[in-house]
Amino acid sequence: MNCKLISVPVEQGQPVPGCALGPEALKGAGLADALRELGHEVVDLGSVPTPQPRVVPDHPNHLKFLPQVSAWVEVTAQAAYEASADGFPIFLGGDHSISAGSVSGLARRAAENGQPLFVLWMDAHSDFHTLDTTTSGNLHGVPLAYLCGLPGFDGYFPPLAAPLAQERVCILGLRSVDKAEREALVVSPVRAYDMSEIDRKGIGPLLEAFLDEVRAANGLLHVSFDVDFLDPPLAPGVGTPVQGGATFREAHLAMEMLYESGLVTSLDVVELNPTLDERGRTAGLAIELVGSLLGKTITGKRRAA
Ligand code: DIR
Ligand code: MN
Ligand code: MN
Ligand code: MN
Repeated sequence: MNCKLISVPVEQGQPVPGCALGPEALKGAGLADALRELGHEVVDLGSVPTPQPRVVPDHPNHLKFLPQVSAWVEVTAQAAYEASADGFPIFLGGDHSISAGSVSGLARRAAENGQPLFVLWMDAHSDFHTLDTTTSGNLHGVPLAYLCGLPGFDGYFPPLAAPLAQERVCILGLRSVDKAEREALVVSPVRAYDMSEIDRKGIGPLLEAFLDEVRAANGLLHVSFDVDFLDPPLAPGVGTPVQGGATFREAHLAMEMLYESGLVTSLDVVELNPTLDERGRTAGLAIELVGSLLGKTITGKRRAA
């Protein structure tokens, strides 16, 4: 695989300083070498340059850094569109607002090629607020709603070339969903699996069913990995930890299954905040998990899917 590292050092989409340092922390802890050891080529495309704030109308809701985040979404979408011409783009955040850009650029590319894009959103949070429903005003809480074409983004976020088909989106790992998000998800065909569902059914069967659908549709699969998907004692280096997250083995199993599926074509790694990390353990675990997603196994043998 030709892995392309694209850094998007944005932290204005969330309230805690430090997650703009996420890309440097992942690179400094050896992400590229870990991928090379697995036999991949790795090119570091550097950081998306900080854009000028976008000129947007005033919004009646209190939204934090809307002109800045909206500009990042626009430039990240363009970078993602260009990078997705070939290879395996890996977007290093930055907060999860960057995925409003990465995924919209990938969706534009997929639509032009006539391929259905599926998205696996691994996250404690659903990020399914619109600009009208967010009560925190933190724009890392809105990217999935934007990508799915929910109303109210027109004029504030860049126009979407191709909204995601909501039945092609699966959220995994939920344990923090606000009231307005819950109301929107209940009437949406987005598959939203919380930790209780993972406890009852197992992460393997839930993911397998989704992968079967991607395969049946001959689709592309983007994985948007919010590090707070993981249980906080394992992964303390995040700005909005929520207890009761995925275990070490659940996370690895998901990544191993994603690799074995052969369906994943791009990845986001977001919300790592190295200033909150404990001696680099969250960055280290994130790198291990990306390794599992890209072919690392314990015995070196590959299981039949
Ligand atoms: C909360 C927290 N739902 C909000 N969101 C996220 O502020 O809208 N935290 N995404 O990571
Ligand atoms: Mn998120
Ligand atoms: Mn989250
Ligand atoms: Mn199967």
